[in-house]
Parts: sequence; C-alpha cells; structure tokens
Amino acid sequence: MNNGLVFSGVQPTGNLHLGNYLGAIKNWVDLQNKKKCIFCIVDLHAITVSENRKKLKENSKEVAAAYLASGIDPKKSIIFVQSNVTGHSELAWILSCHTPIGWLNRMTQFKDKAGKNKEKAPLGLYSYPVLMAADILLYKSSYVPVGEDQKQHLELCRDIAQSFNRYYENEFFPIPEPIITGSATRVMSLKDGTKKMSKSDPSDYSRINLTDSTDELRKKILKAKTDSLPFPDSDQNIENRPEVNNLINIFCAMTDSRKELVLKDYSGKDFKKFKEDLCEIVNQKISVISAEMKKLLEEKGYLDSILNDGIKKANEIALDNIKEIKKIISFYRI
Ligand code: AQP
Repeated sequence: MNNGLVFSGVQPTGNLHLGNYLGAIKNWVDLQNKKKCIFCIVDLHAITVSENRKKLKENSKEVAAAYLASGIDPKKSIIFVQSNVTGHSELAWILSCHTPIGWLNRMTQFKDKAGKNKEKAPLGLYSYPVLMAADILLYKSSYVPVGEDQKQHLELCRDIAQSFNRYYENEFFPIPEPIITGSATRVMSLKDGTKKMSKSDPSDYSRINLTDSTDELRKKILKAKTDSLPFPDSDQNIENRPEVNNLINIFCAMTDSRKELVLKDYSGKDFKKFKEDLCEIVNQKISVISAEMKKLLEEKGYLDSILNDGIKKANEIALDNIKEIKKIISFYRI
C-alpha cells in the first residue's frame, strides 16, 4: 500500500556541494511540509570507496548540520545515520537474492567509479544499488527525491521491489517513484560542463562547496569555464554550450526563475555581469547555510541528540517492517 512516505539520503564523504543542495536537499525542504519524510546519512554507502572510509563520524555530523542549516526540520522529518539501523544491511542481503547479476551489470555508476580496475573494485561498490533499494524499501517508501544521476538506481529499486512482490505473490513493497525536480537536477562541473559536479573531483575549482567562503566561491564562479560567444538569447543558442547551460541552470535554480526570463534579462550583456550577479545570488544562500552549519557543529551535543532521536524513530519503523518481511519469507522463528 502506498503510505506516501518520502526517503532520501546523502553520503558522508565530505565537501557537500551545490549539486547535492540543488539536486536533492533544497527539494526536501519543500517536501517535508507536504509529506512524512525520512532523510538518511548513508555512511554504509560511503565505505564502498576506500578514500571515504576516513573521518566518517565527523563527515556524518557535517551532513546532519547541512540538512538542518538548509532548512530540514527535525520536528517534521526523521534524520538519522544509516549504520545505526541494522535493518538496512539485513534487507540488502534479502534483496540481493532477488536481484539478477545482469541487472547490476547495467549500472553505469559502477562502471564510472570502478573505471579500468573493475576486477579490483570492492563487491560493495558493485552491489551499492541493492543497498540503496534496501534503504528505500525498508521504510516502504513511496517517493524518492534525488538528482538525475540516481535515476537508473531508482529504476533498479522498482524492479527489485516488483521481483520480491511477484515471487511472494503479495504487494508488500510499494513501487517507489523518483522525484527529480527543479532547474538543476544535474549540476555540472564548473570546469567541464559534460561532467557532473562531484565531491570526488580532484579539482576544488570544479565545484562550489556548502562551506566555501565568499572569496572562494567568487573566485570559482568568475573562473568557471564559458566560451567566447555572446550570452544566449534563446534555448537554441545554448545547444552545444554545456558550461553556459550549467551556469544558467544554477542561476534559475537558485532564484526559482524560469529560463526564458533569465535569457531575456541577460541577452546582449557580457558574461562578466552575469557571473557577478551569480556570485551574489549563490553567496547570499551559501553564506547563510555555512554560517549555520558552523554554529550547529560547535554546539556540543545538539546534533547528537537530533540524530539519536532520528535513530530511535527510524528503528521503530524498520524493525516492524523487517518482522513482516521475515514472516513473508517464512524464516524459522521460535
Ligand atoms: N551534480 C549533481 N547534480 C544534481 N544532484 C546531485 N547529487 C549529487 N551530485 C549531483 C544528488 O545528491 C544526492 C546525494 O548524493 P551523494 O553524495 O549521496 O552521492 P553522489 O551522487 O555520488 O555525489 P557525488 O558528489 O558525485 O559524490 P562522489 O564524488 O563521492 O561520488 C543524490 O540525490 C544525488 O542525486
């Protein structure tokens, strides 16, 4: 049955960026006023990449601070750290038994992240999408707000849910719907408009971090790659200009404006003026978020108490659902 519940998460891998904010967190803030939401800090996912295994505790707190500073309200939404609710790993195993290897072989994120070293990549990186399906289905979630990059994983999650339901001839798992909204569902690197903005890009100039100072983000935006053509006056003039398109999308998403209005406002003006205005707009939002994050991280015990409360609430739902799932599978019970 569709319970209308929303589930999403971010990996505690440091350096949350504008892509995470515009592609995911910003949309969550609106959703929490309409639906019951669970926002997870997915640390089990973070350990699939060896460089991310350090500073997990600090990074988890930083993500929690980013959630709160961006406007997630712990009175309305459940906020917790994944590894504290054992149901995620338990369900991941069960679902892995309902996931043909051929489905996983199609996942492009594994191919991108494993690169040429596929044979040496950890099994966890390969089965990452099954854990993601478990995260969502553990709460029988109906909606999953994510950036465009997670669309394929969401489709797999739907296939896994259907496969389980079909096998046990019931409708236990709702088939979750992705919510991919806003003008910046895929924020691209500031240095290469064909690559997604990412925490793991070696160049810090490729992304705007939520903790960047005014100076840093100004330098990054002013240096962002564009081209020698004039500012576009229509969608047609953006074709084959991925860097320009990216900056305009960021502008639209930050100001909640329609693209045609932005194109009309800036057509005929030079990029310098547009970039100056973009610095101002991004800085207004990011400086408030980063100042609030700093305050929350310095406040002893506050984040721990929010996360503890979230863990208890998430566990209550997870334990009930795991019990039901085990009954459906008919595992032996005393
Ligand atoms: N560039 C992006 N544009 C729009 N949305 C994005 N998201 C990530 N990058 C972009 C969305 O943010 C949410 C959390 O992502 P994540 O941190 O859990 O994992 P990720 O997608 O792997 O992010 P990164 O930055 O690319 O991390 P690394 O470099 O470690 O792999 C998701 O909803 C995602 O769609």
